[in-house]
Amino acid sequence: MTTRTRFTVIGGYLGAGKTTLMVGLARYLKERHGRSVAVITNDQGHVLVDTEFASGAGLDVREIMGGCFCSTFPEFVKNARSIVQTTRPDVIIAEPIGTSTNILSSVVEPLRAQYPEEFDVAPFMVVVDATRAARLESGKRLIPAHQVKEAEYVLLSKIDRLDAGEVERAVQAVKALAPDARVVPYSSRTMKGMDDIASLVLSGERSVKSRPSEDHKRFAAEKSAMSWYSSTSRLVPSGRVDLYDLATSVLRAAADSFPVDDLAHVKVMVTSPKVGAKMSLVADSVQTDGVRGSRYLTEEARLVVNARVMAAPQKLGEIMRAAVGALPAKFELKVDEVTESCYSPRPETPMFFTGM
Ligand SMILES: Nc1nc2c(ncn2[C@@H]2O[C@H](COP(=O)(O)OP(=O)(O)OP(=O)(O)O)[C@@H](O)[C@H]2O)c(=O)[nH]1
Ligand SMILES: [Mg+2]
Repeated sequence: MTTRTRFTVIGGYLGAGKTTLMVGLARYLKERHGRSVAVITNDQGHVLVDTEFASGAGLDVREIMGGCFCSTFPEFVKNARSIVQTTRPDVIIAEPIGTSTNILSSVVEPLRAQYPEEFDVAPFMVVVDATRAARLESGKRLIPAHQVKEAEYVLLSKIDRLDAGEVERAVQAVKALAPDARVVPYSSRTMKGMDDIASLVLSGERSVKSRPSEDHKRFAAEKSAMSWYSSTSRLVPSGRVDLYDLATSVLRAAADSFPVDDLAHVKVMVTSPKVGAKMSLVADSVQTDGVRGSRYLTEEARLVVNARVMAAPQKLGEIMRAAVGALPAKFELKVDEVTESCYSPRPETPMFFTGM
């Protein structure tokens, strides 16, 4: 007899906190409940900081590149099956691209309808950055508001940065858009609320919500305004390099070049056998997401940069390329073996479309 694998899709906008939650939740479920988690990442570009971060945390990770789960559904299911066959985790968590739309109708619903023998699909969870929840009401951006409307649970992240009144206002902003969704405030930093999320993932509660797809054309302008830059480079230090200063220098180049509201998410990761550091810029907020080993780099390392910015690809490419290219002038190191991709993705073609 085959046992079904618990399957959780965690959506939400760029920079909301999905990957941090997946990795934190995986650790929490292992330490507190003895359960194992594998993850599926999904993004544009040829190399993903998220994948490296999750595999660096010891998780079995599969990545689906270059298109949303909705347009690569068979590959998505193939990856999930391959995870089941290789590591047999208790839970699989999938993170769709931050600009994904119609995930409930194009991914969660088909998964629960077509593979009921294999996957026990948890309610669709959408992470919302509580520090930015007020913006949901402005109606300026369609995608984040649409994602919230699809949610069965809204996981309100980063509450460590807010007081109780601000958290309550964020909850109300979410409820105004999705009165049927349950809201779970939490922090990946303090772990407040993490037990509620872990209990939900481990519960027998199933995804049941149905919502017709919204016309993809509605979101086309917002998606095509965004560009994805990814690069990898080899760093060869000739002295001692401060990893914080290095990562900050790349993030600052982006912050100085684009309006705050256009900076969806810029990630910088440096890894070597001895050290690892990851930093993120979301709008005007810079955060360090974990350091392994020393703050200083003295040996050869790999630099990965992922930037998602509302800008033309050519401009984003020029600025990020210059930011990496400027490193040898600022630090005692050489940069070589650069690989790069930068583009604005073409519109998605979902396989399952329950039109509206
Ligand atoms: N203070 C605080 N920061 C958080 C929390 N959750 C995530 N972050 C930070 O928010 C930034 C973005 O987090 P990610 O987990 O990479 O966001 P994401 O949703 O996966 O972003 P994309 O992959 O670009 O869609 C990182 O700097 C995280 O450290 C939280 O609960 N509290
Ligand atoms: Mg992520």
